[in-house]
Amino acid sequence: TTSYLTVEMDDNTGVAVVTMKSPPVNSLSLDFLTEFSISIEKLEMDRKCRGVILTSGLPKVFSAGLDIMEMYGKGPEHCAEFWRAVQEMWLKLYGSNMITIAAVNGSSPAGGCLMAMACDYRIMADNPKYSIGLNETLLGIVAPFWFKDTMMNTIGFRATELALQLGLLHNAPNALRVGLVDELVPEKEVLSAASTAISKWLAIPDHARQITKSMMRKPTIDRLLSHRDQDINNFVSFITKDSIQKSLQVYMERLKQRKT
Ligand code: CO8
Repeated sequence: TTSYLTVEMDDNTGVAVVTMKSPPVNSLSLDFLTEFSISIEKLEMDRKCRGVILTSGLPKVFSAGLDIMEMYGKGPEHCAEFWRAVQEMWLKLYGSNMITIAAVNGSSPAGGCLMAMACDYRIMADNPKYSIGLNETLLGIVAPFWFKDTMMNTIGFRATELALQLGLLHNAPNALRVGLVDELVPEKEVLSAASTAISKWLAIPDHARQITKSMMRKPTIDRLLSHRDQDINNFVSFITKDSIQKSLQVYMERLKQRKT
């Protein structure tokens, strides 16, 4: 079986580096998401693991977000299974007891931005060519309520209202300005800066930090947990509409034409 990521655990620090490696752009396919959630679950169970640094092993892209091919031309059963896997990834990451740091070493649209926002702290490469944001409306689709909640919890109501309606992809400097990322560092230093940042978090007693994190995030997590099946049904009926399928097709064609 192919592997979409690597996990390197440092037993001295208790920090695992999870490196996403699904060429060409780390899009979140069903198989990718399944492996991702299992990997996070395993680290969660590992008493030696206190923190995770999430990064990309590919040049220029952290993650291109959900794999559009999983949502295009697929039947309702497949769409439902895929959406449950997307939910699971977010529940695992947003609800993790571990310290989670996103080392955003490339562009991170849509689901990629969701992944980064689900972490405790974000460090991005200071390359203005890289962008991050929830651009769903540009695809003619609507970010689900828990994407919106996650962004509101990160950058506040007004910035989210603007970003979501306009489908804003912020370049790295703007992402720092709106608080979508916490730090910009030179591209080559993203991982080392993540190690430096996590040491500050490791100095806090786990128990106090975990309870505090849960206090902040549990209401948002519970909102999805209590509407999980309804959220899947919404996704399936929305994404299988002819008009939405048409929008996705147009978007994919534009993406491919952009090539020079
Ligand atoms: N899914 C599938 N394939 C993709 C995706 C994707 N998300 N992104 C890129 N690809 C493909 C491209 O089509 C291209 O394929 P090919 O080689 O066959 O032409 C290949 O990957 C490489 O892409 P690029 O040439 O564009 O690579 P670049 O390095 O130039 O750019 C980017 C990388 C910036 C990541 C760029 O590819 C991009 O902007 N991609 C689109 C990202 C995007 O818009 N993702 C949104 C996905 S939707 C989502 O995540 C949340 C949906 C919530 C659903 C709610 C519904 C109710």
